[in-house]
Amino acid sequence: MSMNLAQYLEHNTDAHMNVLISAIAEVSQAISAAVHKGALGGVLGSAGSENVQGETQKKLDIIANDMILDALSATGVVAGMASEELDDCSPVPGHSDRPFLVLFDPLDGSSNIDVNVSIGTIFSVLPNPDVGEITNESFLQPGTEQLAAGYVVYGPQTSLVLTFGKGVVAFTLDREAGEYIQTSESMDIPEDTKEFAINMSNQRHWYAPVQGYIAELLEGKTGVRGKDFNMRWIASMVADVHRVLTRGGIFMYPKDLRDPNKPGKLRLMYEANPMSLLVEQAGGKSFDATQRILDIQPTDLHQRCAVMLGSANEVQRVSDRHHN
Ligand code: AHM
Ligand code: MG
Repeated sequence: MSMNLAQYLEHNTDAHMNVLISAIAEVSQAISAAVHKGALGGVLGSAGSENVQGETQKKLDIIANDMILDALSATGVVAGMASEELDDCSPVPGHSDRPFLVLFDPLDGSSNIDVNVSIGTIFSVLPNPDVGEITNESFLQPGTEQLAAGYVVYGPQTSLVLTFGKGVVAFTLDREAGEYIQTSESMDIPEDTKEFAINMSNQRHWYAPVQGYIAELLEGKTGVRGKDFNMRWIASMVADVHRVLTRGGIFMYPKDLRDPNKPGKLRLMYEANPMSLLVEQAGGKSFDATQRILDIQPTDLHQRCAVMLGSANEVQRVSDRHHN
């Protein structure tokens, strides 16, 4: 018989982590319910405000952000939180000694909310360095320090995918029972793939290594790679990475020529790092064009980085092009 999440956590985590992940799972069920109500819940559309990146926030972004902040503050194990939707971190007042710091993107892929396409919540759990007050600096730890990472994808099914640094497991929400049931004991990314994900509309802006790599994929069977590649781009990192974790593939959001000072679009701390830990734990690779993403020493809560992750042999190939 399949385990539910509570049984899995009981066997695989300590008491503090159990409390934290249970709270994330519970709040994700409430977000899932709001997402699935869509227009009927009056939660679609823009809230008319902008986040720290200057992007328009959707009502659901803000609702999900507030729900997660409230849920995590109440766990008793979180000292501070940071989110894509908050300029600065949010310490839990009077509790700077609690064990965890949590970073999250409450609703990634927000351009897809109104058009009924998969979106998701991404989270990264870091140890509290426990040096007094929680500030933005407390969060600036490389991805290798993550104690846990995961995401929830709100799609045709709501799935929770988790790692504690010992492989990747997946759960599917049973709506009737109101609980997550384990549906994968080990997500493994095949080394080879015939599927790539990149926003092709940016092609003219890419640097030479990415131009060269994608060109060889597009040559197909008669080209240097000797096989046809297929392309997928959902424009929700959660959904694109979920596909990669499920059946392989390479996902790329490279730095490009539009702004030489902007090292990519995706955010390191709550998008690239948690996804990179999951991908590596599933046997894949993750690079930012110069180094392993998990080794990047962060300098800013909202810093961006280039992302190339997924099937090991493809990520290696595109990474080699950056080094040769
Ligand atoms: P968001 O956090 O504001 O939703 O932006 C991140 C998203 C990713 O989910 C996705 O991979 C990418 O932006 C899509 O970008 P594009 O609009 O270029 O397709
Ligand atoms: Mg987002």
